[in-house]
Amino acid sequence: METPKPPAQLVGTNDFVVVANRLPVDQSVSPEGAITWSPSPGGLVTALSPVLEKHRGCWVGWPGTTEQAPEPFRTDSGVLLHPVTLTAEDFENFYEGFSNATLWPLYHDLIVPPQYHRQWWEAYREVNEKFARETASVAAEGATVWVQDYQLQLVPGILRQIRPDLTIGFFLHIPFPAPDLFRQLPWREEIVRGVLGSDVIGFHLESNARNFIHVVEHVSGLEVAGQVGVRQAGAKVQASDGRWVHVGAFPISIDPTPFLNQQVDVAKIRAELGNPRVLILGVDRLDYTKGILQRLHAIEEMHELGALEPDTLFLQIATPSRERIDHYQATRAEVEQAVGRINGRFGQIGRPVVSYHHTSLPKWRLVELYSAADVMLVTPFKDGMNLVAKEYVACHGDGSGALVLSEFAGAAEELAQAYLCNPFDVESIKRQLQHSTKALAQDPDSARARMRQLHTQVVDHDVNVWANAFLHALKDSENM
Ligand code: GDG
Repeated sequence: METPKPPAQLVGTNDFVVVANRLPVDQSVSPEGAITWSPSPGGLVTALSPVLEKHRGCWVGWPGTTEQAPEPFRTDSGVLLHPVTLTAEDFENFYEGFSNATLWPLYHDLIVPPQYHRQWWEAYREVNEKFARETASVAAEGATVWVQDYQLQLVPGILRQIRPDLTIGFFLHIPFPAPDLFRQLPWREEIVRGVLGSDVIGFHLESNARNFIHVVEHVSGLEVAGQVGVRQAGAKVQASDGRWVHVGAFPISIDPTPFLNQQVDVAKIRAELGNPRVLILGVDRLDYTKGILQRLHAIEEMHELGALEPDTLFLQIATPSRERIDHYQATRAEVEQAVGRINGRFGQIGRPVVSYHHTSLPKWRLVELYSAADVMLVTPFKDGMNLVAKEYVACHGDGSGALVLSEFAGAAEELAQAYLCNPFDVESIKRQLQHSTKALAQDPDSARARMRQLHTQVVDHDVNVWANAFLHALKDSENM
């Protein structure tokens, strides 16, 4: 069947288009008030740069301000950055509201109750339409479009209607919940239909993909076939217009290059931190999904029991995130209260046991801290993947260090050699902290062997493996 041609005014010139909530740009304001925009590096940009550059592709996204958006501009490597303008109201209702106070908690297994508001849903629909229209205006005839994440689940469906000539991929960076949880969503049918506008849908884990397939089969009553597999779109779903949509698991990863073989002066970094005998590190966006409070409880109880070396330092970097949303404010308050209490109880003057920083650090500084830490503590209640765990492992090619990792992080599937814990069970966090520190002190060979296996896994399955596997599946779908 011939694909109908799109109206001429809707056709752009870009053969490869990435659509994501955020455009990879940073704004800087000079002392005179002049605004300049520069590309900001990040995991997704790094992963997609080779394809974007090869095709002189385009990235459609929101520049991160509701004030003056930049004009579309090309980066030095030829990628066109195309801003989508959001008003302050869009930001409140679409981003803070439906995306982060409805979908985010629902998809992370109701760690806090999701809020369902019709007005937020309307804004979500309208902003998704805006993204779809902007994408349609930049995509060349027959182009490949890759839509990213939970904020844009309606974009594939809208785009398919206005541009049936496009090949459309969709990747969800957060978990897809169990069908009984997803069924709560008053707009579940619309979301499923939106995502099914794609040719290929990717999730991090097979379990996420199976949850989605179950919803499609039993809630939407559509036909499904094939088997879910990793790094291939082996399952398929027949959308209501008769198209087969392919579904698979594509675990995301990092670009390990900036973390490998860095000549970090670990002794100097540790000296700056007061030369703790054991250094435990946490690095997270300050989000209730990340289990920061639970890990503080574990540390506190271990101090109570005298189960930690007296000069153990727990260093927590908590990057500011979604600061206007109630549950984020409450989480911050709880975390900061716990830090104060623990230091009050167990710290000495000039020598805290918890060093907590509500700040964002440059990447090189994270590399220093990852390299210097004996134990990395990653305890989310639920996480699509968790790249921090992979970054830490990438810094420890020499086999040093240990990773304590929640079994509810997507990363736990690939990083099974980590000290896996259940963050809902403080005893489990304590036990694995103890195992890891004990192994480092008493059985360094086995600790090193575990870390080396983790390191090999991350380096062999980097973000290029992820992007290439997805894009191959998308290419294959064109020939089916
Ligand atoms: C979502 C999903 C999934 C953190 N603090 C600083 C900083 N970071 C960087 C880390 C890492 C990234 O942010 C965080 O990635 P995570 O994967 O750990 O978590 P989310 O932000 O929740 O990401 C998650 C991911 O999407 C990808 O699909 O893995 O499950 O929730 O790269 O290094 N970077 C800098 N300064 C900081 O202070 N420069």
